[in-house]
Amino acid sequence: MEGALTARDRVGIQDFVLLDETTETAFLSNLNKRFSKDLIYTYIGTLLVSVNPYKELDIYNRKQMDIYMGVNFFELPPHIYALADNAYHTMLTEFNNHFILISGESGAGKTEASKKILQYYAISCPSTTLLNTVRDKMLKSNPVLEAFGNAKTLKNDNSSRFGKYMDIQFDSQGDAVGGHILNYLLEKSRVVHQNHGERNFHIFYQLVEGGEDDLLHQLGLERDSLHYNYLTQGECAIVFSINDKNDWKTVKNALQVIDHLFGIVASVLHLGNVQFDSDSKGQALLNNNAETKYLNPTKIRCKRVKIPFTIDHAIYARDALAKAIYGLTFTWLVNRINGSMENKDSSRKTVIGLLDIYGFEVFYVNSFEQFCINYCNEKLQQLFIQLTLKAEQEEYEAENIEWEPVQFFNNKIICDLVEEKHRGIISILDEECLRPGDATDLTFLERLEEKMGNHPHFVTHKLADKMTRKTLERGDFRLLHYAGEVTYCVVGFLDKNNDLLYRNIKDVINSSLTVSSLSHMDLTDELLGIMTLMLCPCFGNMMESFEFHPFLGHIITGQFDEALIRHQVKYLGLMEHLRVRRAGFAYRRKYEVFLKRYKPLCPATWPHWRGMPADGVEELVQHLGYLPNEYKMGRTKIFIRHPRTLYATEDAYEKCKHELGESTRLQAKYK
Ligand code: AOV
Ligand code: MG
Repeated sequence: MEGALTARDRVGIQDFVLLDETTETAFLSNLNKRFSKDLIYTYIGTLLVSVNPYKELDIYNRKQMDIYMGVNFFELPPHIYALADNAYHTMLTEFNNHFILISGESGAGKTEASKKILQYYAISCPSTTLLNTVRDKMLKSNPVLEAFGNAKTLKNDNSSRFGKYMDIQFDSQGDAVGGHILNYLLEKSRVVHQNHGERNFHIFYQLVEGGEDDLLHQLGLERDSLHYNYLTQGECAIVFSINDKNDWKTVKNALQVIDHLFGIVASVLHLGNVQFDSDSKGQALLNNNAETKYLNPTKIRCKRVKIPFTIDHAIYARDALAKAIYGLTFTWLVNRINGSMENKDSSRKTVIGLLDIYGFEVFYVNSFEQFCINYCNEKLQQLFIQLTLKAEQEEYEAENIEWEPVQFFNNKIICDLVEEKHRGIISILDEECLRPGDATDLTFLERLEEKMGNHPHFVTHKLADKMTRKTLERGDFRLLHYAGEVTYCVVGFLDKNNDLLYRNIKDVINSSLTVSSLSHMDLTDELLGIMTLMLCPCFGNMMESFEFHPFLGHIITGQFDEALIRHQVKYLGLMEHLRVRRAGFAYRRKYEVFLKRYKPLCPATWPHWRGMPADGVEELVQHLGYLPNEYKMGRTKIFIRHPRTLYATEDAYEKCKHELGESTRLQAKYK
């Protein structure tokens, strides 16, 4: 209508592929327009992009779930439920495995998204009452894992401090019948140390603030987080936005029983309060026996052994013990949860896998933990590139489809810098850890500088001034990650790596985050449809603290900071994704598969096609009236540009199947 605002003007476009221009400015403007109307989701073809709203939106409820159930992907406004539903229904019709990959920096909303997907499956998929227990457990495992594995950081009040890959297993009816969680690299150092403005894992505060009087008494705990050294280093034990008391109830309810688990949690707090004095020879002496009396909750009989330690050594040993106890407890918990969700029936299952890791993060001081987390994100980005930009373009080539290559930044060079055998940073670190004698964090840094000095993504303090004009301290090195540059302080690298060495970080990350490790997954075309990219519109937590800061004025949380979003759009390669998608084809099917399904739609191919499958498909699509621009015939597959074409064909098929069914029944009746 002339003069009236079109939907496009008002709420932007729900699929970037349909944008008039493919410039970054047009992209950002569309995103902003939608965000200002609380439309946080937008597609790029079958990828889902989301911007964290930082406020509750009324779009996650049973009614919305019902709306998205079984509907074609592009028929409704973009939603995380559409993504979940699409994976589910494709899995059911094609009987294959799927995998939902969620990427984005810390605070972008990955964990929330993965919870929404899980809720969708738990609530809206059909089920028999018997199987409800598995769903219940799946849902209940979340608050427990978050209590033990999440913590407040400067970026996110509920930041995941471990990586999580969850399998949901479905039977051929589409019932969720089992689940399995793979966790990796919990940030154990947080148990004994937190940076300013950060907290220890939630469970400690929940127990101390919310635990029943009797329980606290029995565990010898004070109802006061400030009493515990391990809870107060970040000087923010109590924060306005976290309700530890309420969260305790949820966790307690989900865990049911297991008081001795809380005994172990308490013992970590007691350990942290153990202090040492030094005797005349400079050796450490335990000085407050009150705490040690609570240190044996598991009632293991042990012998006292005297080992002469300096105070520093004694503190080091105390902290190492606390970390180890907590780490083992976490692993034990995950195993328990897995045990409770295990499906013992051996009939064939299909699986939807859900990956939620800790997001890329940069702090004022970055240590070994950030190095591991950011490396993990490099691997995720690499997986993303392999599955989308690279695989997609290589397939066009392999299928002889005319294709103008789209250039993109491949971060493999950074992955190699970190992980290459004998030459990468991790190898050098491992070697330094194993070298007898005088290895220190600084000798490790020297080795790095010797070997990496010229690498385009590595900056030593010697070169830093010239290259980036930002100085580096003697103990620092800088990596130019795909998502930005990060300066790491080497202090503690050797120690922390020693702690991991027996399960090498590279192996841990590799085993969870590579294409080959997902080989049990069927990496078919449909996988491309279930990836989601989260964007963080502002500095999350930091914004919130600004809000209350008298000198910095009022900054609204959740506002759209264009520069920040632009940066994320760049490094996630969204413009490249858009170009590939726009020039490319949304769907492809092997000729045999396409023909087998749709042959009833054309008299020439029904009931049997005797020629080559490709010719049959050509016959079929001609009959269906596909426009020449709408499809391309490859070597082994047909490529279809717009999903709506396939949906029309699918609808025709459903109708025809129904009619065929009728006529078969009629035939049977009158035989
Ligand atoms: P992350 O998982 O990506 O960060 P979260 O999923 O924990 O980030 O999200 C951070 C916070 O943003 C949440 O606690 C919510 O307050 C808010 N949020 C996220 N998604 C939504 C949404 N869809 N609607 C409303 N609020 C939301 V990290 O785990 O730090 O990488 O390591
Ligand atoms: Mg998270």
